Amino acid sequence: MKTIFSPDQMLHAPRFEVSDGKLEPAKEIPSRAQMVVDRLKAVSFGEIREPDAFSLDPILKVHAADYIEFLSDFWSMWQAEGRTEEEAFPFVWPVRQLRADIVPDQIDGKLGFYSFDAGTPIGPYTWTSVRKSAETALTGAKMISGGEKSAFALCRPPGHHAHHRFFGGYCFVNNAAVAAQYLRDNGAQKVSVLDVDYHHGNGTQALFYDRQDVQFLSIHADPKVEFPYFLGYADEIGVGRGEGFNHNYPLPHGTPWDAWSDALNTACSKIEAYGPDVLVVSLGMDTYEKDPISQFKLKTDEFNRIGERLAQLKLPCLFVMEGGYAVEDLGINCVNVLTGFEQG
Ligand code: Q9C
Ligand code: ZN
Repeated sequence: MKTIFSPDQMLHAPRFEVSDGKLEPAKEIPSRAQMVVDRLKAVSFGEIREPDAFSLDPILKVHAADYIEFLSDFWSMWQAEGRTEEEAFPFVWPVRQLRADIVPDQIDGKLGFYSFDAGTPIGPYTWTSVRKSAETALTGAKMISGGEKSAFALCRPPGHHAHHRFFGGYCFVNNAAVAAQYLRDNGAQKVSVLDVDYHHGNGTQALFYDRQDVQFLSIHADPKVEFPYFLGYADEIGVGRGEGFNHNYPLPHGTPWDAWSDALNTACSKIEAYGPDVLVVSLGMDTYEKDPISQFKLKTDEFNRIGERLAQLKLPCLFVMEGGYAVEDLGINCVNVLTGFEQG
């Protein structure tokens, strides 16, 4: 299996994040990607190649044009307003009765309009990394469309929390959704997106919620007690033509492999029943027992079992990296999934 990655994806380097009611050291840091690259090389997993260049068109099939313009122009606007802080935090949002139909002119108003949390600062190189990360996913999708049986898009920043017109949860462009849409536009009639990150893939769900051509399935911590809190419940089954094509498997804090793999088996049987042409896996390693921000209990060797189970689906498969914050073991856990898939 080939890996796609650009070192430019490490330019986005947040220092802090707001989480759990306070300012903390950032968790979604460049060394995450480096640890995965190092492990791929250490075990000679396969070729690591740079992404191809793409126009913005495939990103604009998933995200609003004004949102992408906001992301790409943000840092020059920030500087033009005379701001000297090295990263920008949103802090006010158009919730419930407030006006969500007006984009403010002022930069802090725009930041709040185009986001849903304060855990996702924007810095001078964020857009550079975000665009490369999306192109990494697109290159993987292009390789699968061209006949490759599998590919690993080493995306960073991650994507699955990003919606059509707002960012959050360390995510700006929804890499998996952009890849799924590209696959639809290049020969695949039906695509399944399986999200195994510890957190619900709220952005991906929302982007395909009314569609039957993209099935979405997510195994994650119960949003009653975990980020992103406001989406990811079991009763969210899709709407309109998309009804029945969205499947959420919320699990309690402390979930170990046995219960987690039961959910994986259930999700896999739904994928088999749907019969997609291709599978996109939103691959988060934050289900790991030692993850610093998560509370599932998966062990290192159990990541191989995930890959083996996915291989049984016998589908072309694009892996798109999402979360995972136990940086020391991230490379091992990630490559274990890919190795399990190749050996399964
Ligand atoms: N104590 C991804 O894994 N912070 N994003 C939650 C909860 C935000 C995770 C803090 C977590 C975002 C891609
Ligand atoms: Zn996550």
